[in-house]
Amino acid sequence: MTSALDGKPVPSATRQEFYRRLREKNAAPLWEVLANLVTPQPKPRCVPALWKYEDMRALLMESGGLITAQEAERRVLILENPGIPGMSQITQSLYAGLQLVLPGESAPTHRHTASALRFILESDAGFTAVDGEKTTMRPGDFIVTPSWTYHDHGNPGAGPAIRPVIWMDVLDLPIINMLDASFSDHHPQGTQPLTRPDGDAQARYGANLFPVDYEPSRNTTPVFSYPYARSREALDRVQRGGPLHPCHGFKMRYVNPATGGSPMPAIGTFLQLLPKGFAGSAHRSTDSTIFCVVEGSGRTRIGDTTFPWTQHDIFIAPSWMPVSHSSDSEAVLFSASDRPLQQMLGFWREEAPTS
Ligand code: GTQ
Repeated sequence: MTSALDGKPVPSATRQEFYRRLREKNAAPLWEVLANLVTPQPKPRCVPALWKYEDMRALLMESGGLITAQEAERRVLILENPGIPGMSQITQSLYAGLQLVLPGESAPTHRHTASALRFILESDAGFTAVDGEKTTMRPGDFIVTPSWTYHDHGNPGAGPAIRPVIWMDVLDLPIINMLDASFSDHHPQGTQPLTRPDGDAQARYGANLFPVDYEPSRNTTPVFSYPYARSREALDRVQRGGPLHPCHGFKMRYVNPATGGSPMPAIGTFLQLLPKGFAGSAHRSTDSTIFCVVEGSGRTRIGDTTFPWTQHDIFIAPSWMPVSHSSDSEAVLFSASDRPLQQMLGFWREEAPTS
């Protein structure tokens, strides 16, 4: 006897005829779909995949000749998971893309329900302005655009010294759209006015001090920028103090300084250092994770596939697949996932499988 959890019950002509009548009434038999609906463990449709930065950068620069940042509104190449093509998703819950702003260009001010993060890959003088404040982008910086805050991006000046600005975007769009809760609009003035001096949020909220009467008003970080210089130095010091985690190397999570929770409610972000020659053991968790190589080179085994990576490559580890990292040189990985959302709902799981 097959039970509904192991497989489908045997179809018979009478049953098929009954199912047809159910369809007419917008109903369906649970026992035909139960095994796929209530899976014994995660069955992600998204697959492990790697985007080589070298290839993606060439395509991104090509797009720079085809459309302006102004016309495109956002000149972005979406990183689409090959397991769910056409969905504009890198995982079941997250969107990711690579955005290009050429010297002298700006991307107009808009806002949307989705929260966004920018992880900066290349920038001399690029900036993003969030909520009336300009933040300079430097390679390795992690920058937050909270839900429903006006934002625009720019690359000032021209001339041979100014390089393109390129970053990885991660947004929780698939979650917003699953919930049918998407709103967006443009700033009435085209470009938002700057109402606060550069570095204001960093000084008020990012220096282990808060204004004396500050009450956290949103479930999102009041700091817009997490500069790489500071997080890199922290990783160095953490490495010196140890201990080395057998799976993660030295792994830290970014925090909202007002709560100790994640900077954005649905997206968790992490930075980890793998010492030279690290050979990590396997780990898995239920949050499908986007990794971006900040420094160094190495390999990551995800399920049965091994992906060699170098600087700025992006790869994805689907839910519950064993992941093990190895490094050739000292390496730093940035990563992002829906972990805080799963933790808030109470079902996030992790394990280090033994074998
Ligand atoms: O920079 O605001 O990759 O609105 C996709 C949608 C970036 C952005 C994306 C967006 C943005």
